This record gives sequence, C-alpha cells and structure tokens, in this order.
Amino acid sequence: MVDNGVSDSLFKMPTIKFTKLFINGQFVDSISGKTFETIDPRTGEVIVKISEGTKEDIDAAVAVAREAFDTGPWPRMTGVERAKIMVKWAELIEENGEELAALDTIEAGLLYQFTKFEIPAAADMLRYYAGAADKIHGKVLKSSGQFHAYTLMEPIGVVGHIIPWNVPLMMFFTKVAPSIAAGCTMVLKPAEQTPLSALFVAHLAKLAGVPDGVLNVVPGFGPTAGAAISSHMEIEKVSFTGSVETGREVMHAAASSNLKTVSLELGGKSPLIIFDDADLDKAADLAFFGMFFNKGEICAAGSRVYVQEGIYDELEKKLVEKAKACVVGDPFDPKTNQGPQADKNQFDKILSYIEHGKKEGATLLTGGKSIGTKGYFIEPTIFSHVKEEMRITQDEIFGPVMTLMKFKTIEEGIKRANNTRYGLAAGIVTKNIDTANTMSRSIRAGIVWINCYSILESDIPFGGYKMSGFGGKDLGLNALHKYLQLKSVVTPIYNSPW
Ligand code: TXE
Repeated sequence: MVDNGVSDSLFKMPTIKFTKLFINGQFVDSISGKTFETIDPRTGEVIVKISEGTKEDIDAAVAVAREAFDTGPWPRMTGVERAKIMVKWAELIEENGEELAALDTIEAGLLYQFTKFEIPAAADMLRYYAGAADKIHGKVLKSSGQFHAYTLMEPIGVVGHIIPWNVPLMMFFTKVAPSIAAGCTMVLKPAEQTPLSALFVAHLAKLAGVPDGVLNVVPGFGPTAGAAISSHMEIEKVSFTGSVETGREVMHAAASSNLKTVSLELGGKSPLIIFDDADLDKAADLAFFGMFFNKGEICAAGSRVYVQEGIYDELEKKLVEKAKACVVGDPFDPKTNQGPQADKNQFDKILSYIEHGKKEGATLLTGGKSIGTKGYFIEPTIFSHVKEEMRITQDEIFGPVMTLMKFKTIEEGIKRANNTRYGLAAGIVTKNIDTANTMSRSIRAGIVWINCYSILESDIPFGGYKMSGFGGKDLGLNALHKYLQLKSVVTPIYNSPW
C-alpha cells in the first residue's frame, strides 16, 4: 500500500488499444499531429497520449457526418434495421464489459464494482432506444375536406454531443443511443479527462455494423474542439452536459452561428428532505449514498440534506459514523467505498470550497482533508451549522461535501429546498403519503425521489428545472424527440382546384 491507498497488486491497467480520433469509421491522427495526456487520478500519472482534435478535425468529422446524413443509409434505413445494429452493439459492449469498466475506473476514478453495473446499464440503454427506433411516426390530421394532411417525424440531422467526465460511458449512451435510434449522424466530443471508453465503444459500433460517418468521436479540449461543435454551421443540434458556465457559452455559440437547437443538462445542488417519521438507519443510508456515491461527482447528488428537528441529532451522529467508516482508496479494490476525484481541477475546487465553508463559519463535523501525497483523494466531508446564503450551500461543489441542516415544518422544508438557482433533482424521506405528495408537487426540480435516491433508468426522463438546464430531457422516450423534428405534409384529396 502506498500512502494514497493505491495497492500495487490491484493496479489493473488495461491494454489501451484506441487513442486516435474516430472519423468516418477509421482511427486517425489529428490534423495538427498534436496529442494530450490522459491522467490516472489515483496517482496523477500519465496513462497514455491521445490525439488532440481541434477545429480542423471537427470540420472533417462534421463533413463525413453530413455526407452520411445527406446521402448515406442510416437515416434511410427502417427502424428495424437500425435496431438490429444497435442490439448487436449492445451485445459487443457486454462482451467487452470488463475492459470497458476498467477504462472508466482508471480515467474517472469510478469504483470498478460500480462500472461493472454501468456496462449493462449502457447496453440496456441502447436496447431501450433500439426498441423505439421502429415506432417513430407522425399523425394523420383532420382534413378540411379538400386536403389531406399528416405529420412526419424526421431525424434532426447532424448532431454534436459534448459530454463530461463523471460517468463517461453512461453519458456517452445517454446522448448517442436516442440520437442514433432517431436516424441522426453525429460528432461526439468526450471530456478531455475521459476519452478512452468513448473511443473503445466507437470501435465496437463499427464492428456492430454502424455505417462509417454516422458516429464520429473527436477527443479534445472545450475551448477548441468543443467550441468548434457549438459554433459549427453544419451541425443542426448540440446536446451538452456540463457546467452552467460552459452551457452558457454553448448557447451563445449556437445563437451566433446557425441557431442550432440546444439541449443543456447542467449542474445541481439538490435537496434531500428527511422527515421525523423516517426510519433512521434507512434514512442515513440513503442520505449517505445520495451524497457520496461516486465521490459526489454526480450532478443529482443530494448535497443539501435537511433533517427535521426531532431526529436531527441522531441522524447527524449516524452520518458522521458512516463518513468515518468510509474506505477511500484504490477504486479497483472491492473493499473501497470511495475512489479519487476525477482530476486535479476538481480536487482543488473541492478543497477550496471546504476552506470557504470553514471561513464562512460552518462547523466541520468530519473530513475536510485530502488523503495521501499522490492522486486526488478527499475525505467524505460533512458540515453542520450551515446557513442558506453560504457558498457551500448555494454552489455546486461536485465532490464529497455534504451540508447538513435542520428544519421544523413542512412549509419551511419546501421553502428551503427551493432556495437554489438549480432544479435538477430532490429527495424526500417520509412514511406519510400526504407529506410525500405535498413535497413532490411543491419542489421545483426535474425529478423527485421518494424514499430512494439517484435512481436513473433508461425510461425515466432526467433533466432540470431553472438553471439546471432545458431543451428536452435526457432518457425516456422524450429524449428521442430531442433528435427528431416534425414536418407537416399537405396534399389535395381529389378533384383539386390547384
Ligand atoms: O465542466 P465543463 P468541467 C460541473 C461541476 C464541475 C464543473 C466544472 O460543478 O465541478 O462543472 O467541470 C467541454 N465550448 N459539472 O470544467 O467545462 C469540456 O471539454 C464547448 C456538472 O469539466 O462544463 C467537456 O467535454 N465545450 C456536470 C464538457 O464541456 C466546452 C458534469 C464539460 O466541461 C467548452 C461535469 C466550450 N467553451 C461538470 N468548454 C453535470 N451536469 O453532470 C468546455 N467544454
């Protein structure tokens, strides 16, 4: 064991096979020949060099995606034909699951035991949208007598996907599965921290029979490759998950280029409200999981925990015990509960928020420090005596930092839960159905979990209210419609005067 908890014997570096841009069904060097390094967050050391896509590479990828959309088979196939290929792709993902899981663990610090769930979930997402691919249709409209009219649902065209690093494969398929089922072609930029699994699944897409040019993956940085997507004149839609600040830039670029449609899934500062009637142990488990799952790098993390006064002291005690017992270390080790933060920026950001919290006068109940001298490990941290206006209560920290607060009445619970510029998710813990119903209707968030937390499945729409985003939800059948557009067709019935 070295001092950051990474055991050499558990170091499972997979052989890295794909490090170049995937354009038109081929792995190619970037036009500039530039590369960048992807980093192992367990050690801060380089894993491998990746070809760095810039504007020229995005242009090349968009050109082939355009060609594939305008003249290629993908948008013209039947839904059943697309579905067969998607199902084959899902099978290949499962067959290569261990290797894919290791790539997300090694780049993003996800627990290996979790990535093994991530793989079948990603494959099922493909199957879910494959099942919808042949059910895309319009409607026959009321005729005026002379005219027959109907609608068609058509793929929107070339799509640009810009995704983050926190759950790389889930993010990839959240965007790609519905858009590819819809018949779109696309260019996807993975986050610079986590390009490996995206490149690997692109290779599997080709093996499954996805035609060249339909799916292009261009790793690179945000201000260059990412901005080239959001400002591209030949991309009809951009779908983005990431920070509010970058979401704004994406919107600006879309507005000042070709007015492409934009979907944004941005951050959150989600409340979990626990009422006096809750089962204490279950509530503590749920609050702990809701906040610390994936080291807090989950946009829906329940980072503001409000506990009703009758059970506050006991619950606080239980949460602190859990945090102290949490094993932070090598994400490949099955005994580990929390791996490293995904990168140095994130690590520094979280530690600086912890310092803010202390300076602002919150009480640090447990944690608050980094662990070891290598890698990006941070103790699970809980603050109490937190005020609503503090930065640790208002800003998305995206790390293992819980703010614990006390409330008295249901009205106060509602008011404080809604006291945020975000509106991604919320959780309620109660045995009282009236309380659950009142809360779920009063909280302004895109998803409300009652007596559970962070349950995300292919058929449950996910996306925010307020500054957590807009432009159509991810997941669910609604997501398919983000990548379709409606056309009306009108024709005279007979004996037309026209
Ligand atoms: O995000 P960015 P970062 C939040 C979380 C985190 C913070 C910063 O609070 O601490 O954002 O993370 C690409 N034009 N979330 O810096 O910058 C970038 O290359 C086009 C919440 O990683 O938003 C990457 O692919 N693209 C979140 C993607 O945008 C640009 C998940 C996300 O990066 C760009 C991640 C530009 N100008 C972070 N600049 C969630 N909602 O789940 C960057 N990118």
